[in-house]
Amino acid sequence: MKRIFSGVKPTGHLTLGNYLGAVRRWVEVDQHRSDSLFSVVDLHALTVEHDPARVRRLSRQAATLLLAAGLDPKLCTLFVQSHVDEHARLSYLLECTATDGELRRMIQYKEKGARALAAGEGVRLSLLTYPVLMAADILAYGTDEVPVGEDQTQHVELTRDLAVRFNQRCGQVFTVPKATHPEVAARVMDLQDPLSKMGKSHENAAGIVYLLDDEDTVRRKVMRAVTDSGTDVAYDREGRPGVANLLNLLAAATGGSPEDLAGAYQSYGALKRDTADALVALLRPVRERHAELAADPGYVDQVLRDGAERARGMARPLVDRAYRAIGLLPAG
Ligand code: AQP
Repeated sequence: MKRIFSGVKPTGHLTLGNYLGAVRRWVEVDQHRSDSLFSVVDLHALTVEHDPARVRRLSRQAATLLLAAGLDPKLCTLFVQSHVDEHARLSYLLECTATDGELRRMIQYKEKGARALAAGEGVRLSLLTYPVLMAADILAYGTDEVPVGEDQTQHVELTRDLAVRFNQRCGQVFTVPKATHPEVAARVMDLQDPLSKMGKSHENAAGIVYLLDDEDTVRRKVMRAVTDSGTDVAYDREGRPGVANLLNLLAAATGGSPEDLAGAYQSYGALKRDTADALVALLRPVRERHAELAADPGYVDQVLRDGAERARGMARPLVDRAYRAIGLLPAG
């Protein structure tokens, strides 16, 4: 059976981008066809300025939302990354495998580093090294596939490079994983800035649909989405990114292809109204289930405890093997 690993970091409230790019497939496909692990990767939230109480709150909220979206602890393993020491243990070995140059080439390091400097903040060393921790998250479980949005492609490529390099130098330890993406909405764009991806840590909430937004808020955000000065509806990702984003969202929510849907509309207003309706219907059950689960934090805690125990049991033998392969003397 295939092994699948993926995660979400608690840097903000989960968005429609997280849902369509990753979580919905975890729920509808991945947990049914594989031995899958899904993690709230909280250590990754410490790579930029953070408020400790907020990270704790968002970690619990993310886990609750993943369950509300339909992850089933009987089918998959759901856990918090920092509850399983093997991730940090393996990360160091992979730091000894990666080079400074390849980490400095990471797009997210360049973009987030520039943002931190512009805000007058220091760039944390962990912002440079976290793709290695992400590689450890994936490799610790002998992962075959990593279902992610398109923005994570470069990090999964790095993970593959590190696995191959480690195996060549130290002997076969790691499975070389591959990234998989959804067919539609692999990159959901910001509704106010359709050239940027919808990211949960971005500042302007007007362009971001959060999974917990109420229905009026979702409608307002979609109706105010930036389009362009044209009037006819056509699917052109480069020339008309705002309209293409709406068509992708409508296609992801209702099925069908964005190109075909474009032909069904004569005005941006009608496209926005139908997209808003479809998103409201898509998100309603998740929001309602979240409210029920949030009222029972004991259940969520128990799921996370069980998940961490299972994850530890899977990761430890493989990480121990990597320690021996790289030349470290086994204890006792
Ligand atoms: N806009 C998006 N479209 C499609 N997929 C997306 N994902 C994120 N945004 C989009 C996918 O969701 C999974 C979890 O994402 P994450 O928590 O690693 O990153 P984020 O939501 O993008 O959060 P941040 O803090 O705003 O991150 P940065 O600034 O790093 O982008 C992943 O599979 C991701 O691909």
